[in-house]
Amino acid sequence: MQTTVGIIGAGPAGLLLARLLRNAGIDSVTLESRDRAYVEDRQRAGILEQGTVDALRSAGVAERMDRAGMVHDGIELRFDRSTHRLDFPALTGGRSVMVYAQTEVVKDLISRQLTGGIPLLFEAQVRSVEGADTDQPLVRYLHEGREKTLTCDYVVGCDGFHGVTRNAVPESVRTTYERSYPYSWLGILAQAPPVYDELIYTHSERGFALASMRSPAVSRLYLQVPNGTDPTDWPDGRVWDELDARFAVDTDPGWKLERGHVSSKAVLPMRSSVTEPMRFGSVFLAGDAAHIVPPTGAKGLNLAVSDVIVLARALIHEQNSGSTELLDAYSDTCLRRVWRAEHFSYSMTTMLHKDPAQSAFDTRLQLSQLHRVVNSRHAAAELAENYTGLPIG
Ligand code: RFL
Ligand code: PHB
Repeated sequence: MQTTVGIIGAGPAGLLLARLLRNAGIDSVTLESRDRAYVEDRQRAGILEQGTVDALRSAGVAERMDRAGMVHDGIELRFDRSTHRLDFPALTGGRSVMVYAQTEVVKDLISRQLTGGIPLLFEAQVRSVEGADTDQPLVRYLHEGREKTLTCDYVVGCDGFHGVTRNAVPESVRTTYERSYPYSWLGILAQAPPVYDELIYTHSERGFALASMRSPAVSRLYLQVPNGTDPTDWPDGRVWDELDARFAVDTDPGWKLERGHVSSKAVLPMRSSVTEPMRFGSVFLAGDAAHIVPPTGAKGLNLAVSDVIVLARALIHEQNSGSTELLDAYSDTCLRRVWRAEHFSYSMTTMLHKDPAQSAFDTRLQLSQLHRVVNSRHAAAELAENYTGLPIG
Protein backbone atom coordinates (compact mmCIF):
# COMPACT_ATOMS: atom_id res chain seq x y z
CA MET A 1 0.00 0.00 0.00
CA GLN A 2 1.04 3.57 -0.58
CA THR A 3 -0.30 6.87 0.78
CA THR A 4 0.68 10.46 1.43
CA VAL A 5 0.44 10.35 5.24
CA GLY A 6 0.66 7.07 7.17
CA ILE A 7 -1.01 7.50 10.56
CA ILE A 8 -0.24 5.01 13.31
CA GLY A 9 -2.92 4.74 16.00
CA ALA A 10 -6.65 5.47 16.00
CA GLY A 11 -6.92 7.39 19.26
CA PRO A 12 -8.14 10.98 19.21
CA ALA A 13 -4.86 12.25 17.68
CA GLY A 14 -4.74 9.85 14.72
CA LEU A 15 -8.46 10.00 13.97
CA LEU A 16 -8.69 13.78 14.05
CA LEU A 17 -5.56 14.15 11.92
CA ALA A 18 -7.02 11.84 9.26
CA ARG A 19 -10.22 13.92 9.26
CA LEU A 20 -8.41 17.29 8.98
CA LEU A 21 -6.26 15.99 6.12
CA ARG A 22 -9.25 14.55 4.27
CA ASN A 23 -11.05 17.90 4.57
CA ALA A 24 -8.04 19.43 2.77
CA GLY A 25 -7.87 16.69 0.13
CA ILE A 26 -4.75 14.97 1.51
CA ASP A 27 -4.74 11.14 1.50
CA SER A 28 -3.94 9.10 4.57
CA VAL A 29 -4.14 5.54 5.85
CA THR A 30 -4.63 4.86 9.58
CA LEU A 31 -3.35 1.63 11.14
CA GLU A 32 -4.69 0.64 14.59
CA SER A 33 -3.50 -2.40 16.51
CA ARG A 34 -6.72 -2.98 18.53
CA ASP A 35 -10.23 -3.81 17.37
CA ARG A 36 -12.94 -1.17 17.00
CA ALA A 37 -14.89 -2.11 20.15
CA TYR A 38 -11.78 -1.89 22.32
CA VAL A 39 -10.82 1.53 20.96
CA GLU A 40 -14.37 2.85 21.39
CA ASP A 41 -14.83 1.63 24.97
CA ARG A 42 -11.54 2.63 26.58
CA GLN A 43 -12.47 4.84 29.57
CA ARG A 44 -10.35 7.96 29.58
CA ALA A 45 -10.65 11.71 29.40
CA GLY A 46 -13.76 13.76 29.96
CA ILE A 47 -12.90 17.45 29.58
CA LEU A 48 -12.61 19.26 26.26
CA GLU A 49 -11.01 22.69 26.16
CA GLN A 50 -12.68 25.43 24.15
CA GLY A 51 -10.05 25.03 21.39
CA THR A 52 -10.76 21.27 21.17
CA VAL A 53 -14.50 21.91 20.92
CA ASP A 54 -13.90 24.51 18.19
CA ALA A 55 -11.61 22.10 16.30
CA LEU A 56 -14.17 19.27 16.39
CA ARG A 57 -16.82 21.68 15.14
CA SER A 58 -14.74 22.96 12.26
CA ALA A 59 -13.76 19.38 11.36
CA GLY A 60 -17.48 18.57 11.00
CA VAL A 61 -17.67 15.95 13.78
CA ALA A 62 -19.47 17.88 16.51
CA GLU A 63 -23.13 17.13 15.92
CA ARG A 64 -23.52 14.61 18.77
CA MET A 65 -21.13 16.57 21.01
CA ASP A 66 -23.27 19.68 20.62
CA ARG A 67 -26.35 17.69 21.61
CA ALA A 68 -24.94 15.63 24.49
CA GLY A 69 -21.92 17.58 25.73
CA MET A 70 -22.28 19.65 28.90
CA VAL A 71 -20.74 23.13 28.95
CA HIS A 72 -19.07 23.84 32.30
CA ASP A 73 -18.41 27.42 33.35
CA GLY A 74 -16.29 26.55 36.36
CA ILE A 75 -14.96 24.02 38.86
CA GLU A 76 -15.11 23.68 42.62
CA LEU A 77 -11.99 23.46 44.74
CA ARG A 78 -12.45 21.88 48.16
CA PHE A 79 -9.87 22.06 50.94
CA ASP A 80 -9.85 22.55 54.70
CA ARG A 81 -13.39 21.12 54.67
CA SER A 82 -14.73 24.13 52.77
CA THR A 83 -15.69 24.68 49.16
CA HIS A 84 -14.84 27.45 46.66
CA ARG A 85 -15.93 28.00 43.06
CA LEU A 86 -13.84 29.32 40.16
CA ASP A 87 -15.91 31.07 37.49
CA PHE A 88 -14.09 30.45 34.20
CA PRO A 89 -15.85 32.91 31.85
CA ALA A 90 -15.46 35.73 34.39
CA LEU A 91 -11.76 34.93 34.88
CA THR A 92 -10.80 34.32 31.25
CA GLY A 93 -12.92 36.72 29.22
CA GLY A 94 -15.57 34.17 28.32
CA ARG A 95 -13.86 30.77 28.04
CA SER A 96 -15.37 27.54 29.35
CA VAL A 97 -14.87 23.78 28.90
CA MET A 98 -17.13 20.97 27.75
CA VAL A 99 -17.72 17.64 29.46
CA TYR A 100 -17.94 15.07 26.66
CA ALA A 101 -16.21 11.73 27.06
CA GLN A 102 -13.20 10.72 24.98
CA THR A 103 -15.05 7.46 24.21
CA GLU A 104 -17.73 9.54 22.46
CA VAL A 105 -15.23 11.75 20.59
CA VAL A 106 -13.56 8.57 19.32
CA LYS A 107 -16.89 6.98 18.29
CA ASP A 108 -17.88 10.14 16.40
CA LEU A 109 -14.53 10.29 14.57
CA ILE A 110 -14.51 6.58 13.69
CA SER A 111 -18.03 6.54 12.29
CA ARG A 112 -17.29 9.66 10.23
CA GLN A 113 -14.04 8.16 8.99
CA LEU A 114 -15.61 4.87 7.93
CA THR A 115 -18.64 6.47 6.24
CA GLY A 116 -16.35 9.02 4.56
CA GLY A 117 -14.22 6.25 3.09
CA ILE A 118 -10.93 7.27 4.74
CA PRO A 119 -8.86 4.06 5.02
CA LEU A 120 -8.75 2.88 8.66
CA LEU A 121 -7.54 -0.64 9.45
CA PHE A 122 -8.24 -2.17 12.85
CA GLU A 123 -6.17 -5.08 14.21
CA ALA A 124 -3.25 -3.81 12.12
CA GLN A 125 -0.27 -3.84 14.44
CA VAL A 126 2.67 -1.72 13.38
CA ARG A 127 5.99 -3.48 14.00
CA SER A 128 8.41 -0.78 12.83
CA VAL A 129 8.85 2.46 10.95
CA GLU A 130 11.89 2.57 8.69
CA GLY A 131 13.60 5.28 6.63
CA ALA A 132 12.70 8.27 8.77
CA ASP A 133 15.66 10.09 7.22
CA THR A 134 14.43 9.46 3.65
CA ASP A 135 11.49 10.97 1.76
CA GLN A 136 9.74 7.57 1.46
CA PRO A 137 9.43 6.17 4.99
CA LEU A 138 8.07 2.64 5.27
CA VAL A 139 5.71 1.18 7.86
CA ARG A 140 5.79 -2.56 8.53
CA TYR A 141 2.64 -3.99 10.09
CA LEU A 142 0.82 -7.25 10.74
CA HIS A 143 -2.70 -7.57 9.40
CA GLU A 144 -4.86 -10.67 8.91
CA GLY A 145 -1.92 -12.85 9.90
CA ARG A 146 0.44 -11.42 7.27
CA GLU A 147 3.25 -8.91 7.36
CA LYS A 148 2.47 -5.93 5.09
CA THR A 149 4.08 -2.60 4.23
CA LEU A 150 2.80 0.93 3.78
CA THR A 151 4.97 3.42 1.88
CA CYS A 152 4.34 7.08 2.67
CA ASP A 153 5.60 10.61 2.15
CA TYR A 154 5.19 11.21 5.89
CA VAL A 155 4.53 8.96 8.89
CA VAL A 156 2.79 10.32 11.97
CA GLY A 157 3.09 8.34 15.19
CA CYS A 158 -0.20 8.81 17.07
CA ASP A 159 0.36 5.48 18.80
CA GLY A 160 0.25 6.59 22.41
CA PHE A 161 2.71 6.20 25.26
CA HIS A 162 3.51 2.54 24.48
CA GLY A 163 3.74 3.01 20.71
CA VAL A 164 6.59 2.03 18.40
CA THR A 165 6.99 5.11 16.19
CA ARG A 166 9.14 6.88 18.76
CA ASN A 167 11.80 4.23 18.06
CA ALA A 168 12.12 5.54 14.48
CA VAL A 169 13.82 8.61 15.95
CA PRO A 170 17.44 7.54 16.57
CA GLU A 171 18.44 7.47 20.23
CA SER A 172 21.30 9.83 19.46
CA VAL A 173 18.87 12.66 18.64
CA ARG A 174 16.06 11.78 21.06
CA THR A 175 15.75 12.92 24.68
CA THR A 176 12.98 11.91 27.06
CA TYR A 177 12.29 14.02 30.15
CA GLU A 178 10.30 12.18 32.80
CA ARG A 179 8.83 12.39 36.26
CA SER A 180 6.81 9.83 38.17
CA TYR A 181 4.57 10.46 41.16
CA PRO A 182 4.32 8.45 44.39
CA TYR A 183 0.55 7.88 43.99
CA SER A 184 -2.05 6.64 41.50
CA TRP A 185 -5.76 7.16 40.85
CA LEU A 186 -8.50 4.64 41.43
CA GLY A 187 -11.22 5.57 38.92
CA ILE A 188 -14.81 4.36 38.91
CA LEU A 189 -17.72 4.81 36.54
CA ALA A 190 -21.01 4.71 38.44
CA GLN A 191 -24.66 4.70 37.39
CA ALA A 192 -25.40 7.54 39.79
CA PRO A 193 -26.27 11.19 39.12
CA PRO A 194 -23.31 13.56 39.52
CA VAL A 195 -22.98 14.99 42.99
CA TYR A 196 -22.87 18.56 41.65
CA ASP A 197 -23.29 20.21 38.26
CA GLU A 198 -19.56 20.99 37.93
CA LEU A 199 -16.36 19.06 38.69
CA ILE A 200 -15.06 19.04 42.27
CA TYR A 201 -11.30 18.79 42.90
CA THR A 202 -10.60 18.04 46.56
CA HIS A 203 -7.52 18.33 48.73
CA SER A 204 -7.99 16.46 52.00
CA GLU A 205 -5.94 14.98 54.81
CA ARG A 206 -6.91 11.56 53.43
CA GLY A 207 -5.67 12.40 49.91
CA PHE A 208 -7.02 13.79 46.66
CA ALA A 209 -10.48 13.06 45.21
CA LEU A 210 -12.22 14.21 42.03
CA ALA A 211 -15.91 14.12 41.14
CA SER A 212 -16.54 14.24 37.40
CA MET A 213 -19.36 12.97 35.21
CA ARG A 214 -20.28 11.45 31.88
CA SER A 215 -23.97 12.41 31.71
CA PRO A 216 -26.76 13.61 34.03
CA ALA A 217 -27.10 9.94 35.11
CA VAL A 218 -23.47 8.73 35.17
CA SER A 219 -20.68 9.81 37.52
CA ARG A 220 -16.94 9.41 37.02
CA LEU A 221 -15.10 9.51 40.35
CA TYR A 222 -11.44 9.27 41.28
CA LEU A 223 -9.53 8.67 44.53
CA GLN A 224 -5.81 9.05 45.15
CA VAL A 225 -4.42 5.63 46.16
CA PRO A 226 -0.88 4.33 46.78
CA ASN A 227 1.11 3.08 43.76
CA GLY A 228 0.65 -0.64 43.29
CA THR A 229 -2.92 -0.64 44.68
CA ASP A 230 -4.97 -3.67 43.68
CA PRO A 231 -8.51 -2.56 42.74
CA THR A 232 -9.92 -5.72 44.33
CA ASP A 233 -8.83 -4.27 47.71
CA TRP A 234 -11.42 -1.58 47.06
CA PRO A 235 -14.91 -3.12 47.15
CA ASP A 236 -17.62 -0.62 46.14
CA GLY A 237 -18.65 0.19 49.72
CA ARG A 238 -15.10 1.13 50.64
CA VAL A 239 -14.80 3.41 47.59
CA TRP A 240 -18.05 5.25 48.41
CA ASP A 241 -17.15 5.64 52.11
CA GLU A 242 -13.74 7.04 51.20
CA LEU A 243 -15.23 9.45 48.65
CA ASP A 244 -17.71 10.69 51.28
CA ALA A 245 -14.89 11.21 53.79
CA ARG A 246 -12.67 13.13 51.35
CA PHE A 247 -15.42 15.39 49.99
CA ALA A 248 -16.80 16.22 53.49
CA VAL A 249 -17.37 19.92 54.23
CA ASP A 250 -18.18 21.60 57.56
CA THR A 251 -21.01 23.72 56.13
CA ASP A 252 -23.04 20.59 55.27
CA PRO A 253 -22.00 17.81 57.68
CA GLY A 254 -24.67 15.32 56.52
CA TRP A 255 -23.60 15.61 52.85
CA LYS A 256 -23.13 12.29 51.04
CA LEU A 257 -22.68 11.17 47.44
CA GLU A 258 -25.59 9.43 45.80
CA ARG A 259 -24.45 5.82 45.32
CA GLY A 260 -25.12 3.62 42.30
CA HIS A 261 -23.97 0.53 40.43
CA VAL A 262 -20.21 0.65 39.73
CA SER A 263 -19.63 -0.49 36.13
CA SER A 264 -15.86 -0.04 35.90
CA LYS A 265 -13.00 0.25 38.37
CA ALA A 266 -9.31 0.64 37.53
CA VAL A 267 -6.04 1.96 38.94
CA LEU A 268 -4.14 4.51 36.82
CA PRO A 269 -0.51 5.43 37.39
CA MET A 270 0.51 9.10 37.15
CA ARG A 271 3.43 10.15 34.99
CA SER A 272 4.86 13.16 33.22
CA SER A 273 6.99 12.53 30.13
CA VAL A 274 8.12 14.54 27.10
CA THR A 275 10.14 13.24 24.15
CA GLU A 276 12.04 15.80 22.10
CA PRO A 277 12.16 16.51 19.24
CA MET A 278 8.66 15.65 18.01
CA ARG A 279 9.92 15.30 14.43
CA PHE A 280 12.79 13.48 12.79
CA GLY A 281 13.03 13.66 8.99
CA SER A 282 9.72 12.49 7.57
CA VAL A 283 8.43 11.05 10.86
CA PHE A 284 6.34 13.10 13.29
CA LEU A 285 5.08 12.27 16.79
CA ALA A 286 1.75 13.58 18.10
CA GLY A 287 -0.28 13.21 21.31
CA ASP A 288 0.64 10.66 23.97
CA ALA A 289 3.29 9.18 21.64
CA ALA A 290 5.34 12.31 22.38
CA HIS A 291 4.17 13.38 25.82
CA ILE A 292 1.97 12.43 28.74
CA VAL A 293 0.74 14.38 31.74
CA PRO A 294 -0.85 13.33 35.01
CA PRO A 295 -4.64 13.66 34.51
CA THR A 296 -5.21 16.28 37.24
CA GLY A 297 -5.08 19.16 34.73
CA ALA A 298 -7.31 17.37 32.14
CA LYS A 299 -4.75 18.15 29.45
CA GLY A 300 -3.77 14.88 27.67
CA LEU A 301 -6.53 14.67 25.09
CA ASN A 302 -6.44 18.41 24.51
CA LEU A 303 -2.69 18.35 23.83
CA ALA A 304 -3.18 15.48 21.37
CA VAL A 305 -5.76 17.61 19.55
CA SER A 306 -3.59 20.74 19.47
CA ASP A 307 -0.60 18.77 18.11
CA VAL A 308 -2.58 17.45 15.17
CA ILE A 309 -4.12 20.85 14.44
CA VAL A 310 -0.59 22.30 14.17
CA LEU A 311 0.55 19.34 12.05
CA ALA A 312 -2.45 19.39 9.72
CA ARG A 313 -1.94 23.12 9.12
CA ALA A 314 1.73 22.49 8.32
CA LEU A 315 1.02 19.60 5.92
CA ILE A 316 -1.70 21.61 4.16
CA HIS A 317 0.65 24.60 3.92
CA GLU A 318 3.29 22.40 2.33
CA GLN A 319 0.80 20.97 -0.12
CA ASN A 320 -0.51 24.41 -1.14
CA SER A 321 2.72 26.39 -1.21
CA GLY A 322 5.50 23.82 -1.41
CA SER A 323 7.03 25.45 1.67
CA THR A 324 8.19 23.22 4.55
CA GLU A 325 8.49 26.21 6.87
CA LEU A 326 5.60 25.13 9.16
CA LEU A 327 6.63 21.47 9.11
CA ASP A 328 10.14 22.54 10.15
CA ALA A 329 8.64 24.54 13.03
CA TYR A 330 6.25 21.73 14.12
CA SER A 331 8.28 20.35 17.01
CA ASP A 332 9.15 23.75 18.52
CA THR A 333 5.61 25.07 18.06
CA CYS A 334 4.08 22.06 19.84
CA LEU A 335 6.70 21.80 22.57
CA ARG A 336 6.00 25.32 23.83
CA ARG A 337 2.39 24.39 24.51
CA VAL A 338 3.35 20.90 25.76
CA TRP A 339 5.71 22.26 28.41
CA ARG A 340 3.09 24.80 29.57
CA ALA A 341 0.61 21.92 29.99
CA GLU A 342 3.28 19.81 31.71
CA HIS A 343 3.86 22.60 34.21
CA PHE A 344 0.15 23.18 34.80
CA SER A 345 -0.55 19.44 35.24
CA TYR A 346 2.40 19.11 37.62
CA SER A 347 1.27 22.13 39.69
CA MET A 348 -2.35 20.94 39.93
CA THR A 349 -1.13 17.47 40.89
CA THR A 350 1.33 18.53 43.56
CA MET A 351 -1.02 21.19 44.96
CA LEU A 352 -3.86 18.70 45.47
CA HIS A 353 -2.33 15.28 46.26
CA LYS A 354 -0.85 14.03 49.48
CA ASP A 355 2.70 12.78 48.96
CA PRO A 356 3.35 9.85 51.34
CA ALA A 357 6.61 11.58 52.36
CA GLN A 358 4.86 14.92 52.89
CA SER A 359 5.55 16.85 56.09
CA ALA A 360 3.11 19.13 57.95
CA PHE A 361 5.13 22.00 56.52
CA ASP A 362 4.46 20.78 52.96
CA THR A 363 0.73 20.51 53.69
CA ARG A 364 0.69 24.10 54.94
CA LEU A 365 2.35 25.20 51.69
CA GLN A 366 -0.34 23.42 49.65
CA LEU A 367 -3.11 25.06 51.69
CA SER A 368 -1.46 28.44 51.33
CA GLN A 369 -1.42 28.03 47.54
CA LEU A 370 -5.07 26.90 47.50
CA HIS A 371 -6.10 29.93 49.57
CA ARG A 372 -4.16 32.14 47.17
CA VAL A 373 -5.98 30.64 44.17
CA VAL A 374 -9.44 31.26 45.61
CA ASN A 375 -8.67 34.69 47.09
CA SER A 376 -6.62 36.36 44.37
CA ARG A 377 -8.20 37.14 41.04
CA HIS A 378 -4.77 36.92 39.40
CA ALA A 379 -4.01 33.47 40.84
CA ALA A 380 -7.51 32.23 39.97
CA ALA A 381 -7.21 33.60 36.43
CA GLU A 382 -3.86 31.84 35.97
CA LEU A 383 -5.48 28.50 36.86
CA ALA A 384 -8.61 29.21 34.79
CA GLU A 385 -6.65 30.26 31.67
CA ASN A 386 -4.55 27.11 31.78
CA TYR A 387 -7.53 24.84 32.51
CA THR A 388 -9.73 26.22 29.72
CA GLY A 389 -6.75 26.15 27.35
CA LEU A 390 -4.29 28.62 25.88
CA PRO A 391 -4.42 29.58 22.18
CA ILE A 392 -3.17 26.90 19.75
CA GLY A 393 -0.10 27.46 17.57
P1 RFL B 1 -4.19 7.12 22.58
O1 RFL B 1 -5.61 7.49 22.88
O2 RFL B 1 -3.44 6.33 23.57
O3 RFL B 1 -4.22 6.34 21.19
C1 RFL B 1 -3.10 5.64 20.69
C2 RFL B 1 -3.59 4.54 19.77
O4 RFL B 1 -2.49 3.91 19.15
C3 RFL B 1 -2.72 2.51 19.14
N1 RFL B 1 -1.41 1.83 19.01
C4 RFL B 1 -0.99 1.21 17.87
N2 RFL B 1 -1.58 1.06 16.67
C5 RFL B 1 -0.90 0.35 15.70
N3 RFL B 1 0.33 -0.19 15.93
C6 RFL B 1 0.95 -0.06 17.12
N4 RFL B 1 2.16 -0.59 17.33
C7 RFL B 1 0.28 0.68 18.16
N5 RFL B 1 0.60 1.00 19.45
C8 RFL B 1 -0.44 1.68 19.94
C9 RFL B 1 -3.42 2.25 20.46
O5 RFL B 1 -4.15 1.03 20.47
C10 RFL B 1 -4.33 3.47 20.55
O6 RFL B 1 -5.60 3.24 19.95
O7 RFL B 1 -3.30 8.40 22.22
P2 RFL B 1 -3.70 9.84 21.64
O8 RFL B 1 -4.54 9.71 20.39
O9 RFL B 1 -2.44 10.59 21.60
O10 RFL B 1 -4.70 10.48 22.72
C11 RFL B 1 -4.23 10.83 24.00
C12 RFL B 1 -5.35 10.67 25.02
O11 RFL B 1 -5.94 9.40 24.90
C13 RFL B 1 -4.85 10.88 26.46
O12 RFL B 1 -3.90 11.93 26.50
C14 RFL B 1 -6.00 11.25 27.42
O13 RFL B 1 -6.90 10.20 27.57
C15 RFL B 1 -5.44 11.66 28.78
N6 RFL B 1 -6.50 11.93 29.76
C16 RFL B 1 -7.20 13.12 29.77
N7 RFL B 1 -6.95 14.07 28.85
C17 RFL B 1 -7.68 15.22 28.80
O14 RFL B 1 -7.43 16.07 27.95
N8 RFL B 1 -8.72 15.47 29.68
C18 RFL B 1 -9.04 14.57 30.64
O15 RFL B 1 -10.02 14.81 31.37
C19 RFL B 1 -8.25 13.36 30.74
N9 RFL B 1 -8.55 12.42 31.65
C20 RFL B 1 -6.83 10.95 30.68
C21 RFL B 1 -7.87 11.24 31.63
C22 RFL B 1 -6.19 9.72 30.69
C23 RFL B 1 -6.55 8.78 31.61
N10 RFL B 1 -5.85 7.54 31.56
C24 RFL B 1 -6.46 6.29 31.50
C25 RFL B 1 -4.43 7.55 31.29
C26 RFL B 1 -8.25 10.31 32.55
C27 RFL B 1 -7.59 9.07 32.55
C28 RFL B 1 -8.05 8.13 33.58
C1 PHB C 1 -12.71 12.76 33.73
O1 PHB C 1 -13.89 13.16 33.64
O2 PHB C 1 -12.38 11.60 33.45
C2 PHB C 1 -11.66 13.70 34.19
C3 PHB C 1 -12.00 15.03 34.40
C4 PHB C 1 -11.03 15.92 34.84
C5 PHB C 1 -9.74 15.47 35.08
C6 PHB C 1 -9.41 14.15 34.84
C7 PHB C 1 -10.37 13.26 34.40
O3 PHB C 1 -8.82 16.35 35.54
